[in-house]
Amino acid sequence: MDHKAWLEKAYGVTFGQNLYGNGHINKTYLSEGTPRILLQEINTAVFRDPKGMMDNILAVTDYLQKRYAAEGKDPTRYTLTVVPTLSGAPFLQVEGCFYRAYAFIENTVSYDIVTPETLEKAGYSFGKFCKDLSGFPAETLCEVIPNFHNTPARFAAFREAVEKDAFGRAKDDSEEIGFYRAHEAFCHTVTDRIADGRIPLAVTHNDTKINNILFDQTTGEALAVVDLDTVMPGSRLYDFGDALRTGAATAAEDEEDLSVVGFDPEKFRAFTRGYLSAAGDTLSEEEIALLPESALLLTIECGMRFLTDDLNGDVYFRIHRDRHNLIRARNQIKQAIEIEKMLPLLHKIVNDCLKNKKKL
Ligand code: ADP
Ligand code: GN1
Ligand code: MG
Repeated sequence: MDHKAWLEKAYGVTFGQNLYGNGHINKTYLSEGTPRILLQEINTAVFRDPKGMMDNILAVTDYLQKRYAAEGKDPTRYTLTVVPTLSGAPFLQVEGCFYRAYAFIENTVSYDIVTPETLEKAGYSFGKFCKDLSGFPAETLCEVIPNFHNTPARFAAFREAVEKDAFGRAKDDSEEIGFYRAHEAFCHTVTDRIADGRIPLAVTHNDTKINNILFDQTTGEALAVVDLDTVMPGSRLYDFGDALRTGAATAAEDEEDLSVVGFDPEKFRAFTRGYLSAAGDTLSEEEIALLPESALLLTIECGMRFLTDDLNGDVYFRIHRDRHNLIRARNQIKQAIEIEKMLPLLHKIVNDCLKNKKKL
């Protein structure tokens, strides 16, 4: 942490040196003593308008806190609370670096790999998050990262990286490059439908990795959806698909042993059941029909982003091993191939979940 002394004075706490959590973009530190706060250094190469991002987060968390308080819940356990500096600022800029802090929600846990039982709660939680924000005025939010889930734009960036081949890596990546080239048309699945009005925009989370849900360590209840940096208008299919990308995975996103990398349809069923019970009535028929494809789309999109970053010399996602982004891309390709093979089964599972929901 470069500005430790500065930050400790500004927030009136002491911070450890170790990074907290497994994020690829921002850096997170936990304070010592009580109450604890979580300090995050924002990666401003990724979040180019950190003030706009904080305005979004302050508005959304204020909206959710009022809602949860009205429901008789402790609002500080069900969503994030921004902790201002001692002088009342919601964030801090020190020598071009940008920091903000949240109240640490105690006695909670997040998971990278989950059981179907936990996944059903996660599905409910992400579905409810989107539903809880359905009355929020979307037009007041800034587009934090333009074209974040615009998969054809991601494909264009990938193609450019292949053409430039700035690090001479394309020769090692040729099989992976071929896989994504073969899926160019599929990249249009959601964007084309948004463009012609068949799929609506909603206030969505846009980074629904399963470790972005905090569960109560004692009761197992899914409490808060965290990591709200990318909350902005998007398609609900992005949230659904990205949650399954990690939630129904049979191995970590960077597992190198591809024989254990796959997609668990029973986990897909559990998440879908939970998601539809919270948000099913907000989804259109067109959206429901594309739920299985969204898991494939987001797995393709994320893997393509990893491969692009490998070709560009690892400038976006933090890496911990040599060619880590290529390892991640290979993993995501294996998972995408597995999902593609089981699409008919996944459609049957969505139909089963809908039928069972109607019976309730
Ligand atoms: P990143 O963008 O790097 O993924 P997150 O905001 O998701 O950062 O935080 C990293 C991890 O810290 C999360 O996965 C979660 O386990 C934990 N976490 C985040 N916010 C809180 C909080 N307010 N209270 C307790 N734990 C939190
Ligand atoms: C990044 O920061 P983190 O780890 O929650 C990325 C997501 C990717 C994810 C892949 C702002 O999320 O879009 O799906 O890595 N976030 C951003 O693990 O690009
Ligand atoms: Mg996170």
